[in-house]
Amino acid sequence: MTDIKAVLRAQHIETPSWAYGNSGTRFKVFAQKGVPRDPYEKLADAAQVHAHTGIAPTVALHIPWDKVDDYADLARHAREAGVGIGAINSNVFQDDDYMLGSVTHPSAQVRRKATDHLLECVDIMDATGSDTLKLWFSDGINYPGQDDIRARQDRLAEALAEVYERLGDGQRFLLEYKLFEPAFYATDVPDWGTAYAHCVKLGPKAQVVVDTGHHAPGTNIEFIVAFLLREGKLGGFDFNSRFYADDDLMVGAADPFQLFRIMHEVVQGAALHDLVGENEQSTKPFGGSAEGSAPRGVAFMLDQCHNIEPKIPGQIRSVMNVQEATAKALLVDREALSAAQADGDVLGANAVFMDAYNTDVRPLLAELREEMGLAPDPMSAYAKSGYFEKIAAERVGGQQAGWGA
Ligand code: PSV
Ligand code: MN
Ligand code: MN
Repeated sequence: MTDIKAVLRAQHIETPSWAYGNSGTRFKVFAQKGVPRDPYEKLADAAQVHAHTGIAPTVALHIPWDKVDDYADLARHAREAGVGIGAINSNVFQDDDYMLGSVTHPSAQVRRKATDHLLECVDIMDATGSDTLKLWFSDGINYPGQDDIRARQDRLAEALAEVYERLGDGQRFLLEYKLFEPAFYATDVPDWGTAYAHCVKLGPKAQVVVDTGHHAPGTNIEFIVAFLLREGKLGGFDFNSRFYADDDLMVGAADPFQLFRIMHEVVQGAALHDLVGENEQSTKPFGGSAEGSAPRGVAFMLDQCHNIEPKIPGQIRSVMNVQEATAKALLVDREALSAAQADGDVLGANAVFMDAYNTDVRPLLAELREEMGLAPDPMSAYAKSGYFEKIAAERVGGQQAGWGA
């Protein structure tokens, strides 16, 4: 019998530095009060999310949005604030040179520049102790005939191989796919199959990351999760929710049932039980900046923008939404489910599944937080903490997240 609380206590959800900055759409970026002016302040805000939820101990960086002179110093600051540096996200999409692509660009010179940036991100991993590089390419073409689809795959494979070779012991990269946008006809890494094929060819340090906003409407994301986990190729999630395209809304806001179904596959794949040593192959929680940690486990990351809602509570709510979906997934009576499945009892199996989803897990989570020495309701605890009033008074001229400008 699974110790549900032990698993929940060990859960680790990573928040993105860019969620703390001002963001918006291409129509307007709304400036909010108290928004961080530099990466140091973003980490301080992320530490608040961890302080109130107890399960958000690492922060993903995006380079160059979080460019600093001394990354080791930034990691030290994070540690002092109570968090660690998580995945390093590369950015080869915000430079004029990348109009026709980055690592798949027809020009060898532009490809060199893009690959050099990815290698620089591995240097930053070395300096911060991060064990994960996240690669997302906006590369693709807008018109049939614009470039050779197959040649672009060759160029992509070449760049990925060079970055793979540069990875040190205990480091890995996660390849992110996205159906479309900004390319509208043929994106170079449009789906999990493409990402998976490149990663399989490269080896164990290359895995796929599933951004829940990057699929065609109606895609069965939990199937992808189950498949990748079975193959040992699910490296992590970029959680967010979407109503239409890549909306980057708070995870669990649009479709909490989908989030539950995804977390059910995570539980089935023992990807959470790893955290408490139930799976002998892997007993340590996924990394952050812990020294000497090997790349393993699924990274549960948020990739969201809070365009109209306040940032820190937006992140707290999102962490809680993942936690609630996880608790429900852990409540599925797996024995009863297996028995009903083996009997071909369609309605019985579905009832077991839905029973867990329909359980109100909020009292259980409130109890868990109290046991962890936290307030039972992180949202009201943050509101009462006075932190927002403090940053609103202190910070003038908050930074833009870099995204959605
Ligand atoms: C692209 O849409 C993406 O999901 C990638 O993860 C980027 O790095 C991120 O958004 C920026 O928010
Ligand atoms: Mn993403
Ligand atoms: Mn996205």
